[in-house]
Order: sequence, then C-alpha cells, then structure tokens
Amino acid sequence: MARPEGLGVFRLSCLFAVFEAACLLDTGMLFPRESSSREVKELNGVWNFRADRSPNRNRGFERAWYKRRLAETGPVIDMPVPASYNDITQDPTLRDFIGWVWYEREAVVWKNTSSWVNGVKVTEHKGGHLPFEAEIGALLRKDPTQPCRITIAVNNTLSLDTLPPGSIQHMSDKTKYPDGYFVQSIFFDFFNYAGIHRSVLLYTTPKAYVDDITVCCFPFISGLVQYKLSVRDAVSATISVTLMDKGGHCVASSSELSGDLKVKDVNLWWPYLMHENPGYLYSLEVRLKAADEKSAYEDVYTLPVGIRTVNVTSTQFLINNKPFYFHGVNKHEDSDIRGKGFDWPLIVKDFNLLKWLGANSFRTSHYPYAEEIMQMCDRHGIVVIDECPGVGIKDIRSFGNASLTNHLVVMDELVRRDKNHPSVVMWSVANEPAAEMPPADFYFKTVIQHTKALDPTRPVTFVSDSNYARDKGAPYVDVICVNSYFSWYHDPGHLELIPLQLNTQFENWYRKYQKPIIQSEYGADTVPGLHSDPPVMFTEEYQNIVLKNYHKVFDEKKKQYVIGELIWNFADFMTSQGVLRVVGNKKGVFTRQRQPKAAAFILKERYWRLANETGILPPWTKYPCSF
Ligand code: BDP
Repeated sequence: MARPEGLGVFRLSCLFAVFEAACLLDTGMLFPRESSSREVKELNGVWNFRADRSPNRNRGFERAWYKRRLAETGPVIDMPVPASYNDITQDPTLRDFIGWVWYEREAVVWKNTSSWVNGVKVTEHKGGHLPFEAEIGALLRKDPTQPCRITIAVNNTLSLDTLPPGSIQHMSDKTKYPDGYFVQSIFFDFFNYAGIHRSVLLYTTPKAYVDDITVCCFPFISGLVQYKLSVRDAVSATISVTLMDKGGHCVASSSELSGDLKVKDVNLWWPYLMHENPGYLYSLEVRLKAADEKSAYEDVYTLPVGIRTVNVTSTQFLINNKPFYFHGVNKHEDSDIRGKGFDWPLIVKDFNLLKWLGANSFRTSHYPYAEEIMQMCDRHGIVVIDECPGVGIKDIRSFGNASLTNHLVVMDELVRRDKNHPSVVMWSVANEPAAEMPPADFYFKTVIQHTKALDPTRPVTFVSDSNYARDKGAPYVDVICVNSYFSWYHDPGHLELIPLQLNTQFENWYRKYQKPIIQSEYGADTVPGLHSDPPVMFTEEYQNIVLKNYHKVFDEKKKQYVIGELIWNFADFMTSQGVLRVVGNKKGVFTRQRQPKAAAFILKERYWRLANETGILPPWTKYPCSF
C-alpha cells in the first residue's frame, strides 16, 4: 500500500532474540498491530544464511559482509525464519555452532515508497527472548526500483554476565584437542537453540504516534482500569481513549494522557475453568491527532485489555478476590526441526492440549515466550507466571555488578513488553540460582525490589531448588515457588519416600516464611512405551506413581497454604548431550511430538476434578466436558 511521502515512519521490529543491540528503555514496545494509520509487513520466510566459521568468528565484521549481498561474500544456504538454525541441516557442526551467524533477505518495503540505504547499521540488542526495534525511516531513499536489503547477525555465545549465563572453554591440551578448539558450557537443562526464533516485522506509524500504553488494575478494586499513554513527536495533540466491549460498544472514555476508566457492570477477565466466559477482553482504542506546520497526523492503536485483579495473602492467591489454585504445567518453546522457532500449528496444538488436560496455567520456564503466546493466554484465560531468562545462575562470578545490571535491564524489558497482559499474574526473576552463595542475597533483593517498583500490581517470585539454602531471595518474594524431585534426583527409585519428604519440604518453607507455596516443578523422566510393574525408573508406571504420590500431599496441603502445582514438564524437550539425557529431557507428560504418555491421563483426571472441586466451575463445563 502506498503511503503519502513524509507521513511514514518505518520501523524494523525483531520479535526475537539475540544480537547486540541498543534498545532505548524509555520507548514503548507495543506489539506491532495494523490499524487505519499503521501497516505491518511480516518478513518471515526463507532468508540467506551463513555461519561465520573463521577462527575468531569475526570475519563477517572484518570484511563487512553487511555492505553487499551475502551471496557475494561467500556461500549461502536457505534458512527459514522463524526457526532455530540448529536442526535444519544434516551438518553436525551447524547444530552445535557457537558464534556469529548471518541472515539476509531483500524486501520491497511498500510499493511506490522508498527502499532502505543498505548496509547501514540500525540497531543492536543484547540478550535473547525479548523484542527490539529500530526506526529506519531516516534511511529510506527515493528509489522505488530497489528492494531494501536487511542483514542480521546473531550470536549465541553466552558469558558469565549474560542471561542465561554460560562460558567458553578453550581447550589447550594439544594431545586431546585440535588447534583453537573450544566448547561452551551452559548451566541449564535445555538445548541452546539459536537463530531468528520469532517474526521479523516491518511497520509504519504516522510521524506523531502512540508510543506506549500502560494499563493496570489494582488489588481489591473491581472494574477500574488505570491507563497512561506516551506519545512521540506530537507537539500538541488531541487524545481520545475509548474502552469498548466485545460488541464494540463504548463503556468508558477519556481525552487525557492518563486517568481512570470506570466500567459499570464489568465483565471481568477470568481464568479458564473458573468462569463460563473466561478470557474476556475489552478493546482500548487510542486515537491521537496532531499537527505541525506541514501536515496533520492521526494515529490509531487498539490494545486488548482484560480487567482483573490479583492479590496474595499468607495462604492464598486471589484473582478477582476469589482463591485461585494453579493446576498447570511448565513448558518450553521446543519442537522437532524448528527448535525454538515460533510455529502457529504447534502453538494452537499446545493450547488445545492444555485445555484437554484441564490446565489453567503455565510458567514460561525458563525465559519469556513469544508475544503471540501471551496473546493466546489472554484470549483463552490461561494464567501465566512470566519468567525472565535468569536460569542457571550458578557461578559466583555471575552475581557481580555487570550481571546484576544486565538482569535489571532484562526485567525492564520483560515488564515493558508484558505489563498489559491480563494473563500474566506474577513475575519470576530466576530459576534455581545458586542461592547459597553469599552475594545472592543482595543480588536477588535488588532484582526483586526493582521488579516490584516496575510493577506494583503483580506479585514477584523466584523459583528455588529444594536443595539450596532457604534464606536467599525468599524473604523478598510474595509467593514461594519450590522445585523438588523426590524419588528422582533425591533417593532415586524410592517412591515410598515422596509423601514424607514432600510434607517436610512444605512444612519447612511455610514455617519459615508464612507465604503461599507453589510446587513449581516435580516429575520423572519417562521413555514412552517403556513399562514395568512393579514400577522402575524411566517407565510410564513410575511416572504415574510419582505423580500420584505428589498429588496426595498436594491435596492435604492445598487446604492450608499450597496454592498450586505445575508439572515438569508439559512435553519432552531437547537438551545438550550428556549421560543423564537420552535424546533430551523425557519428563514430559506428552512426547516432543505432543502425544500423551499414560501420565497425561492421570493429570487430566486430576485437573478436571480440581476445577470441579473449587465449586466455581459452572455445571455446563463439568468434566468430562466436550472431550
Ligand atoms: C529442574 C530445572 C529444569 C530441569 C529439571 C530436570 O529447573 O530446568 O529440566 O530440573 O532436571 O531443576 O528435569
């Protein structure tokens, strides 16, 4: 579509990971949406690709591969976007590649408008899983015949300061390793997939535009939405804010940059299985009109808004002032071939499986998931514990100032991206850090307090390993999340010990902190089709008994202060190779191909029963529902 010259601001938005980048934290990060004033173009598809295999992995920069077509500086292969590059070819060295890889494609921006000045660096971003964007309007030149060339360099090298941390080991023993040999050590249990995992979008706004919207609902106040807008490049602007219900009827409006919208007879946002109409979303339409000496500008952005409150007491988690029990899963962004690449068929299948299971929640273990997934959660009423990539913080050098600063920036980015999702009810700042290390206390106190200051409306947690010291991080959080693997990593094979050990775990944590507790992980590796009675480890029967023994204790403790249970894991997933992993982690209740193991049926029975027992599940959705 043609845009009148001078009105367009073009932005290249990468909803993915990786690459060093300067992302100004004072700008908004609204998901690019089309409207009468905005256009969005997906740059997904097949890109040209080359891994920089030079010894220092730096040839691409030294020889300025971005200055010309990638195919002119060396061989290229086809690479789908979005996808991890690791499992796309038969080449084992690409699967395990560490360093810079280069992506490139050409795109016609919009018919009859300008193309980009190729080869000019527009942005860089540090850290994966969170979006970044660059304004490229200034680089456009009037040459409608030339498509623009977009080059993106991506690097999966981790350091002790990155989130997650990792480290490179250079092997100097010439009797064992060839010259220049190095490996990357990681301290987390999933394959370090890399590449452009999420969509690359090009979008336009008018010159003056709505840059950010923040909506929030405060505990105990029903039907009140507080909002705040930030606008760019509008010297004087007229604002109109309209909150519309599903039928498009205005239920509240304002003409201020910030304020309260009070909704009468409000349709609250409810979790799945807690209400007959879960995931109710209003639309907040923001219209900005501005003018300068040259032109008049109008921008329109519509944000889905769910109205709900969240609150925590010493024994309960309240959504809309009603007790909410998390019966859900931990997930990974992971599947065959595409690795961590975003894939709609997979996402929709996973949501169908979640609903089949009767799961009302998940934790984004161990990094932020694609924004489209968060939008699905909003629409379907799936409650989310939103975790940052603070996984595997195990080395004492990862508790220094550089890491801490980076962790605070990542929390800024995560909150900025996900603050408006009603499905997000809690932030998780880390998974199983080495909390017994002395600097951990100051480190997590700082990160947790920072997160609370960023968003006073949501509780904060960090996920503890039951193994580790119990006094780091936990004093500052609102909800205690504990992972434990009784009869698996502790006393393997001794299923009979689960009730005693789990009971002790809960009692110890609650006695010390008087805060509600979520069992944020438990489970057992299970090779589908492997059977044994009496049960032995790795069989489907063993996984079943682990679950049942945990469930007995949950049933007792949920009468007191246990407010949720999240199985590890929703589906089997890929890990690095090692003697403890047989082609990945097999603790899924579904296989990696999303077929149920026997445990999935046990979980399904339980979750539907739990939903019924809360007494708020309306009769027309009673188990076995429509499945
Ligand atoms: C937990 C970790 C998780 C692992 C799991 C396991 O949080 O990332 O995958 O153990 O070992 O401690 O299966």
